[in-house]
Amino acid sequence: RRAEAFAAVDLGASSGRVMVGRVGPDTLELTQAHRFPNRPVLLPEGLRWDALALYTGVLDGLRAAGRVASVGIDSWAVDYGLLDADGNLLGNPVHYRDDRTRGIAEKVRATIPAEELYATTGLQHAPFNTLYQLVAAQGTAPLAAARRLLLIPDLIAYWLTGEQGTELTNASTTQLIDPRTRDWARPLADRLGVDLSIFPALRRPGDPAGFLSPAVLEATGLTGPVPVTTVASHDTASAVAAVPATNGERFAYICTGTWSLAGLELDAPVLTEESRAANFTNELGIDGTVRYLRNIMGLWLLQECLRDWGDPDLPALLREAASIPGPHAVVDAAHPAFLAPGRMPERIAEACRTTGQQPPSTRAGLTRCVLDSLALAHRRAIEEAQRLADHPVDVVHVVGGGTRNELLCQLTADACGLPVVAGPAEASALGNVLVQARAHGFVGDRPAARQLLSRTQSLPRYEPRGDRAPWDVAAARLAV
Ligand code: LFR
Repeated sequence: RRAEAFAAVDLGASSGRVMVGRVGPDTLELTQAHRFPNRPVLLPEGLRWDALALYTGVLDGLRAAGRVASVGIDSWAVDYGLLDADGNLLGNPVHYRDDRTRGIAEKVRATIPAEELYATTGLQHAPFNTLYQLVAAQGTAPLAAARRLLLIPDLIAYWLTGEQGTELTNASTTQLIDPRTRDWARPLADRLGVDLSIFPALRRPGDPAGFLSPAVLEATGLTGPVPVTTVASHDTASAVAAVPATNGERFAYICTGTWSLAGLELDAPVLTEESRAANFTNELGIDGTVRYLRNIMGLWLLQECLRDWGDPDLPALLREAASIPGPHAVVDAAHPAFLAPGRMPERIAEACRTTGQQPPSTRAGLTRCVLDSLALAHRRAIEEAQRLADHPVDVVHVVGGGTRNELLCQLTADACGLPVVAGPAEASALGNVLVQARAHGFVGDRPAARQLLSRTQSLPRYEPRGDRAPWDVAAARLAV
């Protein structure tokens, strides 16, 4: 069969894009139709997403994309919009970095002990999990008026098609899904007073999700019918679907961007106490897989430093950072203390001091500190995941925007003592496209899709340099 085009709407924490992927037996090409900023808004009531600006960007993108066989939507996880009885959006979706969930996990644990919560949902403790957001919202006017809750990609799909659903991979980040049954954890929700009936029915990657409505066709200048296909709507699930592993390869992955999500693709969740204590999450992937991983703060740390410094020239800063011998000062890059925005250079310096280290005195030094800290957090997550899941690996696939940062890739290889295969950078969009292409018969099963990726994408390889002793020393400084 000849190549066909699919549109991937991929919404990230700082920008959204509409990409067009052309897929054929030996073809996988991605082009950008439109990219637009995603600027969270700090209102008096808190940090909010500008859902209407996002939707406008999606419509502009679909217009620019032109004729496609189908559209798929993925975004960051856990956040949602509420709809009233008429299907209208109730207010601005709350940003997961908003502080309304402060102290909520403790409240939830008074009803359901942490051990039981983990054994039932397999989710890491993160203050922003949808469950905590919903408990925080109990008794508020929008939740009381809400008849429907739609996760962000499902909200966009609803606006495009008029149809509602809850996509499973993203639903698995709510902390309301049991990863063993891949269905709602109903008794748990009941005990916490969370009404699961506001979620529309679950749908799975590959399921049809309706057609662009007449109003959307008109607004975008497209000719119908244009189907919307359910993809792995959690961006990280789409990115993992696009890890270009070759057949039989034993691999770990790191999805890099605003976050670093580091871990393994497994056939079954790991729900042990040890795994809970190590704060690994069991999110769901395509084809019955489990994404066993840890959230690491990622390039957010650097983005926030750059914002604080008034956006200096990044390539120059990275060149200078690369010339500094390291690792010297490091911080715990998985620490939730770095979640909120603001004053990042100061907060990193504080974290150095608390662990008895001299904070770097220059911007390049601090940049190097962030990248060394990320490399160390990558190594720690990958080592612990292998041990906890009894699943050894020989190679680390780094995908996502962070693959453009050569220093980060090299330092990750050095710290892990494993080869790093870097790319694709647009992994979420490619995973989105591949799941659509598969649903429409243009690509085979998961191994076939990965073979296609490894044949068609440029994938630089980084071999580990030097010995790992300095990394052990750096790690020991954080162990206090
Ligand atoms: C990455 C990501 C992570 C999720 C975080 C918050 O974009 O989706 O997987 O933990 O954003 O939603």
